[in-house]
Amino acid sequence: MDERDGKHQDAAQPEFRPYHHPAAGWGAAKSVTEFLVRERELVNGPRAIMKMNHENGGFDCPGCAWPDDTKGLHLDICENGIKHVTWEMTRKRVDREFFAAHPVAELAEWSDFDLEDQGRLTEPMRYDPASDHYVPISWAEAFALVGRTLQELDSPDQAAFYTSGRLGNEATFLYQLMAREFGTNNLPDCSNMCHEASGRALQASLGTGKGTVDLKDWEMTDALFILGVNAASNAPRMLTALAEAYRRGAQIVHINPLVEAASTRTIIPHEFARMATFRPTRTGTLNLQPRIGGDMALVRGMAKAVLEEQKSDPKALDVEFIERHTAGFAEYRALCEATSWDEIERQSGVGRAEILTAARVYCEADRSIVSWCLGVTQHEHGVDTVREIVNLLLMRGNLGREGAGPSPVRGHSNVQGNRTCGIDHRPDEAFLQRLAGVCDIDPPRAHGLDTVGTVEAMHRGDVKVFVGMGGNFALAAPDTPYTSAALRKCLLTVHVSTKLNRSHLVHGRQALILPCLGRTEKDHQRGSLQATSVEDSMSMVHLSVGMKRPASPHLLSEPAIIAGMARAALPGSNTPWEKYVEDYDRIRDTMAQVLDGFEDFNRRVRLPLGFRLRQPARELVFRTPSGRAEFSTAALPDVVPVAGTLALGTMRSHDQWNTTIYSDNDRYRGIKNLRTLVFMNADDMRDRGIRRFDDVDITSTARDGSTRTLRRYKAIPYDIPRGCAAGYMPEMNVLCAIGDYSTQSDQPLMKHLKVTVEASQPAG
Ligand SMILES: Nc1nc2c(c(=O)[nH]1)N[C@H]1C(S)=C(S)[C@@H](COP(=O)(O)OP(=O)(O)OC[C@H]3O[C@@H](n4cnc5c(=O)[nH]c(N)nc54)[C@H](O)[C@@H]3O)O[C@H]1N2
Ligand SMILES: Nc1nc2c(c(=O)[nH]1)N[C@H]1C(S)=C(S)[C@@H](COP(=O)(O)OP(=O)(O)OC[C@H]3O[C@@H](n4cnc5c(=O)[nH]c(N)nc54)[C@H](O)[C@@H]3O)O[C@H]1N2
Ligand SMILES: [Mo]
Repeated sequence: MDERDGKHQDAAQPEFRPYHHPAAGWGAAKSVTEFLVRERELVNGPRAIMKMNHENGGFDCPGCAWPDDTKGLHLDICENGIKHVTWEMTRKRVDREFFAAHPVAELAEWSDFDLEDQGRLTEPMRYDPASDHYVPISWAEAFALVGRTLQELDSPDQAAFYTSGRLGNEATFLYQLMAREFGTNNLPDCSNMCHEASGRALQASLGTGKGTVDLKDWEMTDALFILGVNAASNAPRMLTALAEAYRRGAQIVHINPLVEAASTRTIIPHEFARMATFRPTRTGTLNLQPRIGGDMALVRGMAKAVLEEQKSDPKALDVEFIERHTAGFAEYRALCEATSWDEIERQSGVGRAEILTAARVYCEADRSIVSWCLGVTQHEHGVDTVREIVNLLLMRGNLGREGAGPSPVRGHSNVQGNRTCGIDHRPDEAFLQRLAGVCDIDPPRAHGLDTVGTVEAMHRGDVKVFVGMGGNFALAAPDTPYTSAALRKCLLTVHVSTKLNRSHLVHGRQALILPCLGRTEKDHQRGSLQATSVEDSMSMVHLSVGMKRPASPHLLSEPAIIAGMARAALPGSNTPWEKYVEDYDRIRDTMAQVLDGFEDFNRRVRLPLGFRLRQPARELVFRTPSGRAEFSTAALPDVVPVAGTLALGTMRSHDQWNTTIYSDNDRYRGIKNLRTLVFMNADDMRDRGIRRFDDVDITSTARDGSTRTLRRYKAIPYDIPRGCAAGYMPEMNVLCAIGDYSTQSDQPLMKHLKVTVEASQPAG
């Protein structure tokens, strides 16, 4: 068991060779095969993949939140989805012998790759301080420990219940019910680091926290504007939509400091004939490279150009739409006119001519969709930027009709469903009232803690019990040493997980690892196979059914684990926890009464493609104070780096899933065997006397003036605007101070660290 993956450990020679092949295609096929071999899943992997994202039955791909093909495409798959599923289905196991052989102090020295690479967790384990080992514990004793510790707290607010966006809707509902019945809204989730800004902006502008378009709209639109998404790696099935859009003549504008693989051409993942004949399709028609944080100025520039265009072409603005459905246009118009082109060019880092070209594409399109991901949200002014995007859409009435609207790309496969089903540290009163009435509980009204708030509260000693439903909090959260110290101060840390990870080793005084079924696995309760539901990026709710024998007979489902903890923590509870777990239809019956849009849930979720949640803004119903879509009028922020400093964005490589690293390669960016790198503009390197592959130290300066340094990273010259740099999460979370979060969304500023880079001192 002690073997480490030699290939990974071998410190193979790092390589950087710009990649010129289309996205997906044979490179993807080769990479998948290598991965299946390593996980020893050559037989089961492909079999499972055939059952993924199927219209009837099958499980939902846990890889991302991109919607399933509406035409029931039989191989709606991608390289990274396959890797992600295979990762869960590996034959390797972490059993009690493993934990007996390795004390925690030893495991703490292992790489994150090696920890997860040991395979699936098989039974509940408790940390034993005397021996510094995790030792087996029965489920009953584990639940009793959680229950006892929670009951002994002075206040329910001394506990926090984290959700990573994997959790199915039914488990989500039970989880928030447990927390609120216990008495706290401390429900931090991965959205707090991801799309919190999108939710708040869309809520303020349109009265809904979600995008309004679906895949059919993508199929009908004339122009797509894609901001801050690395689609080929992180939402690869979007490549299909992009290629189809290109073939029917739609314009596709990519806005990203990096020219990512999806902005050029692709071989659609399921089109094997094209793979054989090597005929890529283009997936982009125009690339704009703003500086990091420059999107808001760029979008403002496009809006200004639309107004200028209107002088010669009155149809450039949809005056009727603006008058009937929106508020605040006059102010916004005045603001655009008052914003000079100089300022727009300087703040966006893009020249006027290029912005005008993008604006022309926008004006010539009858229907436009704007799509975005973390490149837009993980900034101080993420909310303002998303609102600016909505402003631009409203000007031409790109809302509430086919082929048009805002389309955020969500991250985790059910992160959107988590919010819909109650994971929200700032729940609204109407929801709480229904929850109280239907479930006969008295939920707390005070807002709870989000991710950053939870870390700070643990650090102060105000939160003493941390429960993580999935995820890898220790690495995903900012300021790694600070977050680790915070977790270590807890009385009890509980992680419901499928694989061993860093968060299990950065534990509280007492600690539990509770292993659960994965989404690919059969979940039998009282002899009958259960299904759980998920919601994708475009608000489709549908069922997911596992098809594989569980990794171990001792695993419990997430609903069962939540119910076990709840019964132990809430001895007087009237909630029928046991009955819920026996048959998830019963959970859905309760959800149907509490959640907006879930009427008749059990029947509708069994329709062939599930059902789409109603989107009031799509029907031009705006739950805003004015009852209209509201233009915003925020000033442009100053995002130009101070001389000598760079703006650094952290991001994912191609071969990683958040904190899970599959390999040290980043194929589309031409990187092999290297993660400790920083992508820089060649001129910025020259200014600093840094050459390709030189060792550099990266130092970030936080708002409070404190500094953090990563040493001996390799500098890579890259096609990125001057003043900008990029590198990989989660390693670079060391640079992100806990106090550096957006005042608009409370999101950590993971895409906008202020850093200096200099050559490392020679070793020795
Ligand atoms: N295979 C795989 N799939 C995933 C994930 C994964 O880790 N692996 N993670 C999932 C999750 S949870 C999420 S949230 C999504 C994340 O999906 P992405 O948002 O694509 O994630 P990142 O890798 O952080 O990439 C952000 C992109 O934003 C760009 N960017 C950085 N700064 C700026 C900026 O200021 N402006 C603009 N316009 N662009 C900028 C970067 O160049 C990069 O292309 O993917 C989901 N899908
Ligand atoms: N610097 C920086 N930091 C970031 C980001 C960034 O762009 N830059 N992105 C942020 C974003 S967008 C996100 S979403 C977060 C991600 O944060 P998290 O969601 O907390 O992290 P993951 O890496 O997705 O979690 C991986 C772990 O989930 C567990 N797991 C996998 N499948 C299951 C399952 O089915 N059930 C359960 N219970 N557990 C399971 C496994 O044990 C695995 O080790 O990271 C954030 N952190
Ligand atoms: Mo995310």
